[in-house]
Amino acid sequence: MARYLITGIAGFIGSSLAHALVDQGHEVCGIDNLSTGNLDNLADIRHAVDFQEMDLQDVSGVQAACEGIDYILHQGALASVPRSVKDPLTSHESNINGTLNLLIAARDAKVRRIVYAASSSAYGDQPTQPKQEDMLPRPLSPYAVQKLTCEYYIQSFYRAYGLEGVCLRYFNIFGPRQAADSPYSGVIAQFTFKMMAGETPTIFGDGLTSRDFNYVDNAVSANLLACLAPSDVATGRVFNIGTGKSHTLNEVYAAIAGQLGFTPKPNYGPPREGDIKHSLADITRASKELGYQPRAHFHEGLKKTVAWYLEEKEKNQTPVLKR
Ligand code: UD2
Repeated sequence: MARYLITGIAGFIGSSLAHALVDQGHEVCGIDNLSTGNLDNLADIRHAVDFQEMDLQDVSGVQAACEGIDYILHQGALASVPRSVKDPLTSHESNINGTLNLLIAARDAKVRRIVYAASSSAYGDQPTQPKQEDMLPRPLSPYAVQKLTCEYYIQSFYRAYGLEGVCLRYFNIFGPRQAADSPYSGVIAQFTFKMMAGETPTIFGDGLTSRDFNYVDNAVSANLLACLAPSDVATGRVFNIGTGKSHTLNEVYAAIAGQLGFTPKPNYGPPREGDIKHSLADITRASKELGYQPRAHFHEGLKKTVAWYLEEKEKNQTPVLKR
């Protein structure tokens, strides 16, 4: 049994990690400033989690939170490409200053390893598909720059101070508990939520934009593997966490509409600023070196996700869905 600190524990991926670790009998601590996270995501495991409401930029608070921790799963961030395009300073403060503060605290507390939620946005308009970790990053949005900068910080803290760090470049994670209540929510959550409300979603661009959509259980397993992988293969390194398959926005729309019996055709709008056209992961490195396998496939994951939103609506317990 180990002691984990999850940053952003009340968020979608953070809370999914917390459920998995509690199920495995680990000690789980978590911090979240609740700016985008929601404690309802932890409702059924709240008794088993040592939670503190805290911002990552709180120097003394984060120092105290790192004491006695074996592994940090660093999910806390102000996510979203369009949010960062609109307000780069606020997302910079949260994503870069917050991470640096956490790294200093983790170094001083002699945490065994930190696993970082990096982003496929780092590849930007790098034209080659699929994306491999050794490609030169070409970030397009402030969010992509921030996520990439933190990868470099993680690597430098390993080289300069010996703090073990692993960067997992997430490729469009989706699943239950993903917030659907803001224009900055992920596309699958937004499309599902809108169709359930009888509204027709808008596809930005021609609908042929594609993403390597990865069900959240796969990201959870990647984090657990990254904690336990031998130091010489994992630390100071970057791993793509995708599926190796991509789907267009038209396909995503049709799949969700099919599950919900929603018949209207999509609206189409101009492409979103800062967007990448295509994103597809080469997962060879993560498979070989971490033993990562994306066992949950897109359609199966989508089925579970849509079912979850429907259940939440049914229960009328809709904090995640409320707008
Ligand atoms: C980026 C990262 C992802 C993760 C995420 C965090 C890439 C390729 N991926 O996801 O790894 O870090 O940021 O926020 O950079 N869209 C519509 N209609 C809508 C909403 C979205 O068409 O109502 C489109 C959007 O323009 C984009 C696609 O759906 O082309 C996916 O958008 P998203 O916001 O779900 O995720 P994305 O790709 O920015």
